[in-house]
Amino acid sequence: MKCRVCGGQANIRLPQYNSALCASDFVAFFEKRVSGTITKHALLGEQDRTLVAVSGGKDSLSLWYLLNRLGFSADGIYIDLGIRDYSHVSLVKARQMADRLQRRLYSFSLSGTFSKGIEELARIMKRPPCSLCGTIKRYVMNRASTHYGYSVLATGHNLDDEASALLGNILHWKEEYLWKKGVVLEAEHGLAKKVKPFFLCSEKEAAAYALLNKIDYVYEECPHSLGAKTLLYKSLLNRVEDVSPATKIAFLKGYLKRAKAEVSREQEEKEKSSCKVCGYPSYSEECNFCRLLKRFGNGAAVRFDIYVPSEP
Ligand code: Q46
Ligand code: ZN
Repeated sequence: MKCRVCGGQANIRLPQYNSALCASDFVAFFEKRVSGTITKHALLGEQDRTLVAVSGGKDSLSLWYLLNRLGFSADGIYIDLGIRDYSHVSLVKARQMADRLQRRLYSFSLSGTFSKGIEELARIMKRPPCSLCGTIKRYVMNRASTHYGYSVLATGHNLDDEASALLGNILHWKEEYLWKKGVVLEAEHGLAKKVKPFFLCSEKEAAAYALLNKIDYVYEECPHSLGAKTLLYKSLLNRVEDVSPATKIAFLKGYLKRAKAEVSREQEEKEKSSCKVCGYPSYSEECNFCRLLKRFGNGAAVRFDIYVPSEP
């Protein structure tokens, strides 16, 4: 197998592009692809200050690393969910990357704020951990972005994440979520713009990029992701992809084309009320996060630790 660019020995097969590349040409290809998504969808501009949502996994650490390589000076935010060793190791990996990039890492601790980790909180609230986790992460990341003056929040969602979520929304006809999966969500109601530069990059490509750049990430997944329907949809889509390469990317590109008109229409119709405590958008008088804080926060305020790497 020969590299399509240099003709040397290829190390990475890319059947979705009917191609194979050597390690260094793959890195260049991947970076060009992400940079192309950023330009095409106007995700980031020179004047933007970017905050990357960092979980300690391959996607978010690769994204943080790559954005800085492309010249976007991006900092990171990590949310410590209080899940035993998993959260601890993830924070260590995130800090290692902060050191390597010489960028700031903000972190928010659930246990430090609510005296409970996500599992105990979810049990008391009788909510699935992932649903509660989503509420908390969305809120905290927005809050950090606006509080510290970042105009864009970038997440490492990749092609496989997006295609499986889309398939799930279609299979269950979740119309309220169906058109909200775009590559960019513009800033509104004082919330930061949200972007997904890896939207058209597969999980395998992100893993290869991490490996080739010696990015040390946490290998285990969050224990709550195991058994999730998303994993089932991912494996179904992979089986289709094996037989018919490029199906996933065509699925998402087709979605993006159709989603544009729908998203703008939906934004117009969206309810616009604010939480009376924090002022964030909310469908009720008080947002879910402020209610959590009132019930479990024991008077605590939302507080971030800021890790500033020392000079190497
Ligand atoms: S939602 Fe659920 Fe993830 Fe939160 S509890 Fe873990 S698996 S981390 S993306
Ligand atoms: Zn609130």
